[in-house]
Amino acid sequence: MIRCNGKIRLITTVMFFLLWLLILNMFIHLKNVDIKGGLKVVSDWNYEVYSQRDTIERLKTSLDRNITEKEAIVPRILQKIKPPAVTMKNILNRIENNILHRRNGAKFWPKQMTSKDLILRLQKVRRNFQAFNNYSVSFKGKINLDLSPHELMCQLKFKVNMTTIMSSDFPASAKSWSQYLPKKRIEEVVGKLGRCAVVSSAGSMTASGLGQEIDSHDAVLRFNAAPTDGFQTDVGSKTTFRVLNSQIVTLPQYNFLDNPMYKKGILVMWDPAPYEADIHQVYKQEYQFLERYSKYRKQNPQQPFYILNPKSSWQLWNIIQENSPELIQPNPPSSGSLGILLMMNLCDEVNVYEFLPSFRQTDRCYYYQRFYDQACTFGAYHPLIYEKNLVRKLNRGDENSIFMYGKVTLPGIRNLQC
Ligand code: NCC
Repeated sequence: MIRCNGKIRLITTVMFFLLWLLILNMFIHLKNVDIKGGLKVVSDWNYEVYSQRDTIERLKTSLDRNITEKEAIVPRILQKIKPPAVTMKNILNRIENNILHRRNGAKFWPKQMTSKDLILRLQKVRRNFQAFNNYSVSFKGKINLDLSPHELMCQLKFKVNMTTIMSSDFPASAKSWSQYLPKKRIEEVVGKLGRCAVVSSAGSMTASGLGQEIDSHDAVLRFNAAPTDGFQTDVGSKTTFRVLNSQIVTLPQYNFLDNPMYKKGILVMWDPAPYEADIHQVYKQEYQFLERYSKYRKQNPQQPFYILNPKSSWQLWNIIQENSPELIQPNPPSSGSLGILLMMNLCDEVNVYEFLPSFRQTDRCYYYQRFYDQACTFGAYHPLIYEKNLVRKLNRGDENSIFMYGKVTLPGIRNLQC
């Protein structure tokens, strides 16, 4: 009888413990569901178009190839949809996803993630981009090179020329806008930097408490519209560099000319160009961003504002492709990789936060928006998983730092001996 009571007590305790775990998991997940309404999502087919100038061409091509409009890449329209209902089924789905995520290696970014690890939608998007080949990529190198981290660093140092365009690169006929390009190279402006931080915009920065650590670096780089105000505890408040894609500069919703956030730090903008393009051809046509660029420079002549040479991003893309086990999206690398490599050129050591996700990994895109899409972490337009594989390979920090802080430590390449 006494033994039987003991068993019952044990079973009851285990059941209480399991129930407690269930409630805790529900609580964690409910925090990620925007139950107030107005959740913004990017629907399957309308994300990630940097400039609208070739939209019509793309649509035409997609229709020619008999691809439905849903699969074609058309301008991004943020749609308002109803938030997910908080039903028991949804809650259980989320718990199951969470457990699966953790079991399937969300703990650490795997050594090599491939397209097979992506959800079907993202696998399909990758294939569509390969079919479109919007930038006429004609890669002739080998893939799946098994380079050591040191060899890889040497390739990044010598094969990627992280340069920005200067007024001296252009003829007098381009003076209307090229006169506004900076006269001094970025290295001359910042000098030699010691420890630098790169802060990804990922939703997993939320509740990280990394703000102080990030601010302790000599320089901090952020991306696009990622704010610090109101998020200092998690992302810090220092901004030395901001890497921007051309959407930020051109699309009215970012209010680029007037938003004070863009008046801080050194700005580095990039815009995708065809794979083989010569910069003179690219900038011969007056794109909207050049107009906006000139206007901004007139208003803020003291603020350093650079335009990345589009050749640099394709040179980096080549290295990513060569070191990947399969064909990657023929689109430029994300602002994330461009920013990381820029810092590796300027700093002795670069700590990158939540580019490789920590245990806080979530489908929430950004720490500053309630917006859910796995594409933000795993890539759709950008070959993001392959970019992350590369960074994973170069990491000099320990695995626990990835798990706890999404932190990787990369050496600078300025003084690298090859
Ligand atoms: O999303 P984005 O980047 O602004 O994020 C900056 C960099 O942080 C890393 N990141 C972000 C979110 C996440 N969950 N995981 C991550 O690892 C990425 O390295 C990313 O580059 C871009 O690269 O410029 C991008 O820009 C946005 C968007 O244009 C801007 O935010 C302005 O709205 C793109 N999103 C869309 O076009 C919908 C994004 O694909 C890439």
